[in-house]
Amino acid sequence: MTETPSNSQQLLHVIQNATHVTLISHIRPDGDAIGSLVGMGLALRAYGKDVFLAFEETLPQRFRFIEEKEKKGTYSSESLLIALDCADQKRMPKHFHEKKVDINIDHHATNESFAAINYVDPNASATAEIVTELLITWNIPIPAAAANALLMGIITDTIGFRTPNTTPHTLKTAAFLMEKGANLTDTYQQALSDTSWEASILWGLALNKLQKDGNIIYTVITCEDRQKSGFTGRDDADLTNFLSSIQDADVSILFNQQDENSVKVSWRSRTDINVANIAAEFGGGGHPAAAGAEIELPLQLTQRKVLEITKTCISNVN
Ligand SMILES: [Mn+2]
Repeated sequence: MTETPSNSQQLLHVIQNATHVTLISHIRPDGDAIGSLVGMGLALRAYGKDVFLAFEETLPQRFRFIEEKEKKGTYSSESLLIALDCADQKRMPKHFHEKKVDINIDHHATNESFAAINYVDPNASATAEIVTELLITWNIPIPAAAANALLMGIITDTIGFRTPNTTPHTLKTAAFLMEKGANLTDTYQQALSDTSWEASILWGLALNKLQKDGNIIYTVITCEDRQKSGFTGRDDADLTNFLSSIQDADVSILFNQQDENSVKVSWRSRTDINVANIAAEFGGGGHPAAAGAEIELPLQLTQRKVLEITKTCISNVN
């Protein structure tokens, strides 16, 4: 269930009354989660709030340039708790699963409205786009470093302004952030196009196993591939986005083995097949064109089940 954002002033009021604010997002944070957290965090700090950025794990390599680790802040249990880019409270770090969330700002259509105040806009390209809009509405100044982080969120979630949810409003927001000092060229390059030697070797190993099954294209990253390539991240080194650019498929799937009994699965759709519905069958979620789930099964069994259900969902659409 989603709620249409309505009362942005109510949110401001709650934030104004708080001394300490904790910003949190989902585990295995992507560019939008990190950009929204850092962007809103820096802006609220400049506004006089004591802010804790609840990064719980090592960030994916490509986003480390934006990390404000030394400025993470300190956690207070009295803190106002704001969730950003998080569709489901169960996707937060464990410590926060049972906590009362005060504010939930997100753009996932599958958002479960788990907070006291929910501000969910599924039409926004990124949570960073919503955060920017709110800061403007609230008259809270956006420092250059905050603008840069927010622009990174928009750039990564729209894969460089090329997903269908990129609107004129998205571009105006990006232009505004540039005016505030965000560096489009550097941020684009660092967050989207730069890649490491290890990631390139990992791509090679995974692409060597590329399969085509009807209108589905899929491949696998195994723990062994990660070890062989020397790639230290648990993420997919952005391979999913490359798979989605292959013309000869409606749906692409990446199976990213995490350990013997756990696989992270990412779906991308090039047509009106809604992969968020498929991911939901496995307890995951996301957007119609990009979704994911973490499946607690061995790799081969995961592959078999996922391909079976994906095919069924595709044939129901066609
Ligand atoms: Mn997002």
